[in-house]
Amino acid sequence: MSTTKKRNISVVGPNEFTGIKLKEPAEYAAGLPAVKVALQHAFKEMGVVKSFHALSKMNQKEGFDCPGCAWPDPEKPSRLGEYCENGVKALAEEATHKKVDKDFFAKYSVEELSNWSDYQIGKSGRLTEPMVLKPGSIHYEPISWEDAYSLITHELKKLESPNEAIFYTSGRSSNEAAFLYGLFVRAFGTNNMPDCSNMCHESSGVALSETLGIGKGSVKLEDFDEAQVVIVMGQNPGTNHPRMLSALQKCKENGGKVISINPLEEAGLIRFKNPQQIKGVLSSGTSLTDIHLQVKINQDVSLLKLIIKKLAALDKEKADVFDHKFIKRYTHGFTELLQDIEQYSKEELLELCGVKEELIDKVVAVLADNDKIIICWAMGLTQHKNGVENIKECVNLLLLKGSLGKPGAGTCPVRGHSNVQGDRTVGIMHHVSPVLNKSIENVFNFSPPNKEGLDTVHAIEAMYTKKAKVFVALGGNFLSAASDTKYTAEALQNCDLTVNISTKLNRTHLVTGKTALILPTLGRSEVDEKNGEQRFFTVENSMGKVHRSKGLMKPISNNLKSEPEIIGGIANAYFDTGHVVQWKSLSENYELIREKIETVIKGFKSIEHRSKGTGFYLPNNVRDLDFSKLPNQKAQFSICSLPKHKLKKDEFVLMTIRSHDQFNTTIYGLDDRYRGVYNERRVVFINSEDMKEYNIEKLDIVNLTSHYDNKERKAINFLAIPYNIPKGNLAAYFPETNILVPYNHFADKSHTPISKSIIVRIHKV
Ligand SMILES: Nc1nc2c(c(=O)[nH]1)N[C@H]1C(S)=C(S)[C@@H](COP(=O)(O)OP(=O)(O)OC[C@H]3O[C@@H](n4cnc5c(=O)[nH]c(N)nc54)[C@H](O)[C@@H]3O)O[C@H]1N2
Ligand SMILES: Nc1nc2c(c(=O)[nH]1)N[C@H]1C(S)=C(S)[C@@H](COP(=O)(O)OP(=O)(O)OC[C@H]3O[C@@H](n4cnc5c(=O)[nH]c(N)nc54)[C@H](O)[C@@H]3O)O[C@H]1N2
Ligand SMILES: [Mo]
Repeated sequence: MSTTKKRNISVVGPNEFTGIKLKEPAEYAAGLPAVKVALQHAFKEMGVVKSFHALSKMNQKEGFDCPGCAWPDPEKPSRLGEYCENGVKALAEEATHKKVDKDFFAKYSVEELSNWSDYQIGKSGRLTEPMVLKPGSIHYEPISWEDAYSLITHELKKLESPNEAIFYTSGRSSNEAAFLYGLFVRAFGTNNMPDCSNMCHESSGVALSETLGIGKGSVKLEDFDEAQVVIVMGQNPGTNHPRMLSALQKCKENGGKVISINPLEEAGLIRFKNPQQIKGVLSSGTSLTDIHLQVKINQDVSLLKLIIKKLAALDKEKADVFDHKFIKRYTHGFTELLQDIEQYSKEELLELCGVKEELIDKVVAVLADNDKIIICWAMGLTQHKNGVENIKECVNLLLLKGSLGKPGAGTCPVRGHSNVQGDRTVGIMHHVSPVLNKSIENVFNFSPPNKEGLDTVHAIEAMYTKKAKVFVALGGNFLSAASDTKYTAEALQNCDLTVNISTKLNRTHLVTGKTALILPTLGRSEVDEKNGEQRFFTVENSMGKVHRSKGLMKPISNNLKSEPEIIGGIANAYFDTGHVVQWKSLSENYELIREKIETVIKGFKSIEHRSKGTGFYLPNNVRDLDFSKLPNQKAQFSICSLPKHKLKKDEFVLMTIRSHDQFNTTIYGLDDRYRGVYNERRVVFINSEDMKEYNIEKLDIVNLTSHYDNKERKAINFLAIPYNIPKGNLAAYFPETNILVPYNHFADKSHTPISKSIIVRIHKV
């Protein structure tokens, strides 16, 4: 290979401001503004006719699953449409008529594109043909599918061990694609399968598996109708799971109470005007949150301990606050939990969590009297050093109240990507599952590797230290999603080959290995046809229900392939017919893949169920109150320690959150309507008393630095916004602030980066 010049790539993009406008934070979510904004996005990207056509099929039985979040569809979809503002934005982003083709890449070099913002990069359009970036070159050029597969084969065969390759997965892939990918990676010989879950709900998976025996939630959508109390913790459903607001609305209409626990009073949790109901749009809407506990960042354990302590005191008096029958029959560790609670004083816990005692007492009163309790949570709990313990403390509360395995109660980790849960179910994981390996061996006649693979943070480290040399991504935007942007960039740039199977251009296509490939794939809204027959695939929603999804739009280019076909193409080229699996034919026939999934993965039902399109629930031991796989055959109480943040005088705790106009690293627009910030993403939300103390005025420009392991990391140019956030806490958007998150600081056990509790300093410029 020739000696190659290093490309001059900007790994974080521009830091300039875009022209901020501020308004008051919104007082309700959805309503007419949501409908208006949604349609504006759709019309702009897809045109009017295509927009209405597509929207009439989204989340309907004969249509396609929304490419946004994983919130389930109701059994009877609304005739006014079963989608939300941000689902429409997700669709518009995918179904845009703009194209990124060979002319685009001839015009713009990767060096030039890397100076565009993520917003500009994303808006340039859909990828339409396979492209290669050759060593030393700064322009992508077209390559045939066959040549692309040979190039991958060549690089994979050069490796000294299969463990020198990394195979990442984002959560939008179908069950069929993910299953085939996992099968290929294992046949190739490694378990290096990091996935976006590692940065997302891994803490939930670990905590729930250890306490309840399954890494998924236990509630179904219908449970919200019956719940007496829904606690929403560390989650911003108004923006990230808007259709969940309809479920909360129903709960309220049936007399239930909603408690939110969040350092921010998110607009989506205050009041909701349901755009699927005429009265919802015209009236003042439904008030959602009954009690808001403004906890300090990462002090949920202190708060929950105090709630449990107060409930325990009441239970001593009345003996019917906890469900003692349930505790005795189904749980282990109750006495130890009560003993542990004793050692903390009320004053200490109050001080740590920062919540007013009278509000906590209100919550305690509600919890004392009710036992149909659902706890919902998302990234506000998982992305901390003690992410796993945050969730275990929630499980403690549910176990005390017997709020599991009955209607209207249970655990509800609200998933991110639309099929992130399904990908895991069908085998995307870096862990070794002896059961899965045995099953694959029986069905496919080869032995999968039994060495633990690398998760996201360790994959980055392996690439950085040149222990891994090939990086393949099935979707996602690894560079911008992962922590420590500069370190991750160097890691990717150290690779010999980086391959991205993607729908849209993103920064990971620009920050690459010596050679890079872009393999463009069909979006889930597009028709997927083979020999004149239309194929469908399946996905699993946040509540463990598997259902089908069938695209209906004309593909943006006729040079796209489906994800299973691309994986089959790579596998076929690599094994060159010398393997027991018939990769090509398997990858083209999704029915056949589904048959294999059925035989390998427990709980997948027969074709009969699938073809009817109504879907089926996967097995869930918590729903059946079966804890036989756990120690003592019981659900486990856990003793969790208090999170410790020894802050120096000028240090803050920063949470990196999503604005209303983004899907992870895809930036739909520059507005965060509910928080009152328009046309700007480079902002930091700060308490006004802190501003006074540090002599910072509204809209002053500040820089943020973090100082882990004696290394300064710096993110520059943020506008200070006074906001209702606890003192000592800050909030800013990701991915702009990922540069501050040290790659080697992550949650115990789950290894999820600490994206919600980064210790930083703020510097006025
Ligand atoms: N439109 C849209 N939809 C999405 C996404 C998107 O980017 N855009 N992303 C998808 C994905 S992959 C995911 S994982 C989900 C993410 O969904 P969320 O988890 O709702 O997303 P975040 O913006 O990270 O919000 C975290 C929330 O937790 C709060 N929080 C932060 N730290 C703490 C804490 O220590 N304690 C408590 N109690 N609260 C805290 C924040 O104030 C914020 O309200 O959404 C999915 N859906
Ligand atoms: N600081 C900070 N960092 C975070 C988080 C945070 O809260 N704070 N959240 C974390 C979380 S929860 C997650 S899940 C990760 C997200 O990490 P990723 O899943 O890696 O990132 P996304 O931005 O969702 O990926 C978007 C890209 O996916 C591709 N894509 C979209 N649809 C499809 C499809 O159907 N098929 C294929 N093959 N490709 C497609 C497009 O090319 C698009 O550019 O980020 C994590 N990073
Ligand atoms: Mo996520």
